[in-house]
Amino acid sequence: MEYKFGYVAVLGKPNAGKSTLINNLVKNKVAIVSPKPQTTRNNILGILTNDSYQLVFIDTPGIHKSKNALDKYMMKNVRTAIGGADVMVYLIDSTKKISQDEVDYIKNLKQKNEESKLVVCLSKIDLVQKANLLPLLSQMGEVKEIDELIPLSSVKSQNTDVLLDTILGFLPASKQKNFEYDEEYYTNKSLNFIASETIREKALYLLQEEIPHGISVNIVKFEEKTSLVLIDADIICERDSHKSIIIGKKGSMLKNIGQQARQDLENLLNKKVLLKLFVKTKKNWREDTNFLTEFGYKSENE
Ligand SMILES: Nc1nc2c(ncn2[C@@H]2O[C@H](COP(=O)(O)OP(=O)(O)OP(=O)(O)O)[C@@H](O)[C@H]2O)c(=O)[nH]1
Ligand SMILES: [Mg+2]
Repeated sequence: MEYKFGYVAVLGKPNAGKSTLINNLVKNKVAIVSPKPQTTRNNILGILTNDSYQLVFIDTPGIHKSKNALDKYMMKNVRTAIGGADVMVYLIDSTKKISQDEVDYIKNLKQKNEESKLVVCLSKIDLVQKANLLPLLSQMGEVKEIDELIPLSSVKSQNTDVLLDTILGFLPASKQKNFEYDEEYYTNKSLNFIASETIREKALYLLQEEIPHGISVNIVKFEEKTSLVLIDADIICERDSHKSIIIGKKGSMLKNIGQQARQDLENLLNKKVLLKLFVKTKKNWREDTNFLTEFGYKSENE
């Protein structure tokens, strides 16, 4: 028997479909997904194990220009993921145009990690006509730094098996079982983290524009009883005006966020969940490095 193990960094602009792809590949929801850009903030591992291989996918924040300390933390996560990758998978949203800046960024990836292979995926092909895909394929086909180019759809599971085979083809085989993670784990994140992200996901769906981007969710109580889980969480926002919007008329928005999050958490935990949400203001917390460190936006290698 031969075994394969590898780290796969999944990279790309905000909203390219990185988290959706990883959730599909590891057959579990490890990362929240939303139609708004900059959903993912932390590097999240999605682990796929079977008899002969273990692939560790690193979900990363979407690549964008930093405007505050939170953005800088997010972009540092991207660099860490690139540095540790055996294979880099760079996603391009095929419903959008590819800018020269993005092409240059992709060309440079190999210089950031010379050992790594580079796969570029054109994502969301279920949304585009074949005729519109062809120009993108030929544009990227000319980039010699790319080892493999794969059009795929995570939602329709089109070509996701091709991506897996391609990644495995790049990894060396070993006679020893070289897996680094326990085989029953599909993520490195705690239930606490998943609970806070689930609440943030509902806020991303239900709140408009900039407001959910300025939200951080802090779990203050997580108590598992025999048939019930008690969760208290603070939703921290940047301004008092945001606070009243998050609470909504007679508390309706907060109730909605809470109900949707509770449903997901009950499915995940297979228990009744009693979820209590509180909204607090912490002015400009995205600029506050002490706050960021205290509330989990801290690089693992620091
Ligand atoms: N139709 C379709 N939609 C997709 C596909 N993959 C992702 N999406 C949608 O695209 C949006 C963004 O997906 P995410 O997985 O959150 O994107 P991301 O790259 O992780 O975004 P950030 O975390 O912000 O960097 C969501 O609304 C997804 O449902 C796909 O294959 N087909
Ligand atoms: Mg994401």
